[in-house]
Amino acid sequence: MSRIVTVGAAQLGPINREHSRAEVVERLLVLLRQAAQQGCDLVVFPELALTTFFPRWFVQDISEYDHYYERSMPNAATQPLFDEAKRLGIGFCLGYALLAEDGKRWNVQTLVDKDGSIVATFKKVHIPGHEHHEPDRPFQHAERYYFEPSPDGFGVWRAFGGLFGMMICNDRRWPESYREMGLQGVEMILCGYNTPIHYVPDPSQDILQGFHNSLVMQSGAYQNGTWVVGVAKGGVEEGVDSLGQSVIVAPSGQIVAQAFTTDDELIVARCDLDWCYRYKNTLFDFNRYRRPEVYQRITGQRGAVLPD
Ligand code: CDT
Repeated sequence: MSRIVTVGAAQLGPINREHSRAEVVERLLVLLRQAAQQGCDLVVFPELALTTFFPRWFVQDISEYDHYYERSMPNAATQPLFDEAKRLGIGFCLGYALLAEDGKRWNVQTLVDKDGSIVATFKKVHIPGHEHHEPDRPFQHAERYYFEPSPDGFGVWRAFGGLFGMMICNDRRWPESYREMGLQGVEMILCGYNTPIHYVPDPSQDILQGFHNSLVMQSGAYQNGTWVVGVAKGGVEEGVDSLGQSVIVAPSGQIVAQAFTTDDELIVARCDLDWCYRYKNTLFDFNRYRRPEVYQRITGQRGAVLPD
């Protein structure tokens, strides 16, 4: 038995502030066409794939940065991507900033089916960084100023003949993200990211960025018996070096494809969704082996409570 989804992880190199949406969409189209040539059913683009990673700068008046947010999806700038994907019969997942009609600001990923219809739009749950300007930093990571944390949590949707979930960047570091989707039977998780190499609060972690990136996605895949597709916007963007190393991880926890540049680069894997059941039906047979009755702290408290 096999259910193959051929997936492309379309890593992007830097997008600078002067790059227009039209220029970026042209780059996405190049990767989309490569993916179609390589037989992909689905191509995954990174977090904030239409703009530079603008939370590295702080503006007192947030509306000055409204131009970094989309008001709707698709829109005039991204319609060529939707049209070409539908013509090629290929689905895609796109990360971008959304300014909703009610004024709320979200960091989102939209999953689009092969016929051009929207499967779902996922909002980032774990918003890292800081809320206020921190002038002593070499660059800001003010995501908590620019985005609200999703109240919706992690959904799983039927698409591409399987069960698909999404998460965005920092979400991949939290085991709860994978487990929430694992408990809905997820078979493939799609995750875009922008990860600066320099972690200002603790630079001893800088050299470990690549290790931590694969560590969390490999363990999340294995412990939930799911494929995980992690896609970077990497390279030196506006002077800030960001991790590449986009990966496609099997339910065994093994990396089956990895980007070797920090630029626009497509990696592809033929993913058998039925391989998930080697793990879901054995070692990680949740129904048989999980003990939710003794996991109450996981949803009952936020921070650690130390013993007396
Ligand atoms: N985009 C994003 O979530 N980046 C964070 C950076 C670390 S927190 C400053 C990440 O988890 O990769």
